[in-house]
Amino acid sequence: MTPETHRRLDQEARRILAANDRGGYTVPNERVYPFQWNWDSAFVAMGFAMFDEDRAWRELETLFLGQWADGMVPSIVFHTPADHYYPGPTAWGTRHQPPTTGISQPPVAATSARFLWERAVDRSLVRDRLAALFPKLMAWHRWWHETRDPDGSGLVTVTHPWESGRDNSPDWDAPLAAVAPTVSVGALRKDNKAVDPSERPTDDFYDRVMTLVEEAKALGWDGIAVSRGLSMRVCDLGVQCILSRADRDLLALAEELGRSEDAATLARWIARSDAAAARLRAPDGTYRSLDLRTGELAPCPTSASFLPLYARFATPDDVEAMSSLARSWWDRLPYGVASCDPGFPGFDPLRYWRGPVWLVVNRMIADGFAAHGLDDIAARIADDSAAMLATNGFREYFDPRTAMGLGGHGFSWSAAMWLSWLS
Ligand code: 9YW
Repeated sequence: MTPETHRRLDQEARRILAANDRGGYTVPNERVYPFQWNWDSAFVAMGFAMFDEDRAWRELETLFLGQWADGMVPSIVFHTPADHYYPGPTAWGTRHQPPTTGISQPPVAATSARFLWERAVDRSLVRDRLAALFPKLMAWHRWWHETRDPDGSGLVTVTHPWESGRDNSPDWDAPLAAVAPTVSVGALRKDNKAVDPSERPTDDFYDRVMTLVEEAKALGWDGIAVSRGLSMRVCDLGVQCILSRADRDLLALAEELGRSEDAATLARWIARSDAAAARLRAPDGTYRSLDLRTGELAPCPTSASFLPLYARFATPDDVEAMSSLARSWWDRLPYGVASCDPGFPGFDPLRYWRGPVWLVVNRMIADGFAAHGLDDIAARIADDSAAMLATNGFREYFDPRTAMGLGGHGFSWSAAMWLSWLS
């Protein structure tokens, strides 16, 4: 990459974060997603940390304004009204202030807080902020480990595809097929009017996911009742790995802050999920999501199948298997890492989480390979990611065959990935 391109990407990434900044939080993209999204903000904070530490901490602090009394941190905080997104606060019916959804998202925030802490120019200036955030992070992790794992199995439950952040992944095909739609919401959708519908989930998908929202509403959004009672209960491999990694990062922060009791609790949670991980390994050696209602593993590997490396619970055999899998995908597709196995019959290089490449997932996968000494794979993922941005801009996601940009434009987390990882 020429120094000129590098400068151009730096400027553009900062311009995008500034344009999407709503003062204390950042919208992923104004046109499609006009509120604060949970894991987007955790990644965006890493981007801000490269040039404005104060703003980076505020991103996380503002996210936790949406935290529920039971510790749950919602997938979306609707800080200010906007009528061009569906489903908005009324459809969720959570009655929380500020208005929020009733489900969570992959818990990246503790990893982000550690990133901010370790890169702080002067840690003494941000220690109080970390100390104030810590109990909130701990409460969220407790919610995952207790409310979303009420039997203490070591595998946490996701009750809605949106909670995984990988909305229409093949991981959800069978669990969602078992949900009988009771609503028809196609006419209410806004997303498929803002971007090409062929790049968005189908109406049938929306009917089923909104049926789950109705089920949770009928349970009064009670944490344990939802956890045990919804017609979808899956251990999502992405959430399981991201939580396990975030537990480790939170443990490091607990030690920094001298919170030994919390550190011991985190160590227990980590040991328990590490012990349960083998239940997610398919006979072919790849990791998959697990349908907790039927005991079935997901039909194919996805980009989440590499995240045990990022979580740090992968065994040496797993490392071997994952590097072979990554190389085999490059034999079929020039740009990594596709969100779904290219050999899977339902692979679709244009449709959201059924094929396209997402940069935030690439960052986590590259981190995992690098941590296990596979620097060549980590470097190739970074090179592919930078090439996609340089040739097609800060799009929401990318076609793994051509690097063509897809979904929304001027995406905050793609900008943050450039600033904090690729630049
Ligand atoms: C939705 C904001 C979100 C991401 C999700 C992604 C998509 C659609 O956009 O969700 O309506 O929430 O799948 O991971 O957080 O960028």
